[in-house]
Amino acid sequence: LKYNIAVVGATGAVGQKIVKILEERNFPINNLKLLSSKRSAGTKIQFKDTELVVEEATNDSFHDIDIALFSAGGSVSKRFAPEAVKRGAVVVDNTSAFRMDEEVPLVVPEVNEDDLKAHQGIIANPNCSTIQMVAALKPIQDAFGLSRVIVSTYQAVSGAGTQAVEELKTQAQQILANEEPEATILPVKSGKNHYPIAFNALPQIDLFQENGYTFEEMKMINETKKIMHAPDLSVAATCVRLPFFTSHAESVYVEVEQKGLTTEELWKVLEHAEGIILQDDPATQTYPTPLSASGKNDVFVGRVRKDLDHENGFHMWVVSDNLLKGAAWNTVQIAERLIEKNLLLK
Ligand code: 11C
Repeated sequence: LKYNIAVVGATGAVGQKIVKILEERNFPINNLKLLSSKRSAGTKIQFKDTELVVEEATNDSFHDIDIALFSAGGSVSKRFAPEAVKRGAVVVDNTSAFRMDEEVPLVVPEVNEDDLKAHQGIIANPNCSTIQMVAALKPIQDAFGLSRVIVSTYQAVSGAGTQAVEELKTQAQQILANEEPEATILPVKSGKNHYPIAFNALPQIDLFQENGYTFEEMKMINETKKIMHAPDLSVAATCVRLPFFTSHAESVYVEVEQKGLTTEELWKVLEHAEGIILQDDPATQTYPTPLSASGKNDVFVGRVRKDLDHENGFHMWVVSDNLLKGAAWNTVQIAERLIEKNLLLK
């Protein structure tokens, strides 16, 4: 069986990766429709040995589509996802538009693929920094129980879009030429103040909420509880942007329920977990970094160690490509599982 697939936002950073992964995975495609805003329509994108022309998305674009993969911003998803579902497509949405809706499953296949069964047309792909963290937390939760998570992130500029990547390049050149760096995008394009990211660290990702946390931090907190079916899990997050292009890194502190757990036991569980690659050997300075994780689909874990004061506390370092497992790969993986589990609408 082969399927009609639409990629909405095909010219964007994540959309392009989705098209590449569909090709690499030899996804069973009958017809691939690449959609975008009017502005990007007409762009040509290579898929296997054919050059496809990107079309402007309209309601009717979804007429014969089985699966629509959305990655064009929340407002586009809000406008077109319900129209796609009305026409019989299952939507996998990469934006935050529907993530916290009760009837919308929020899925990381290694963690909660069974939630797909309850979908009503739309499935949400979580935020990138949440995806890699829950992939590492789930095997720990299953094996030892989990009561608390405190995460600090070290996030790549590509999470803020291609303009932010360009701004980092320009600012780095300006600073090296002893010029004043121009900041117009980060930390938040629509915000009042902008600060240089080159040679800097910005403790703000997305807008501040009334409780003093940023929206990125609240996404990590709320999405983690939903994906892990753990409303009572204590989760705190501090999200920081750093000047590298790809892959987010996270320092994650966990408290497990099982008493007397050793680092070796934790290693063993992580070593055998789906989608996780353990890279952890202080003797050989082995640990993942944003550069080593970039371009790969897995979630890499290193620096696993027991807290020195809290008997049930452990620290670890979790790194993954924010555009792949954090976005495009998780999206295609969901589409693959929908087919495997026979969960399409037509
Ligand atoms: C960042 N995590 O790095 C964000 C980007 O909700 O899918 C992902 C936004 C999202 O800025």
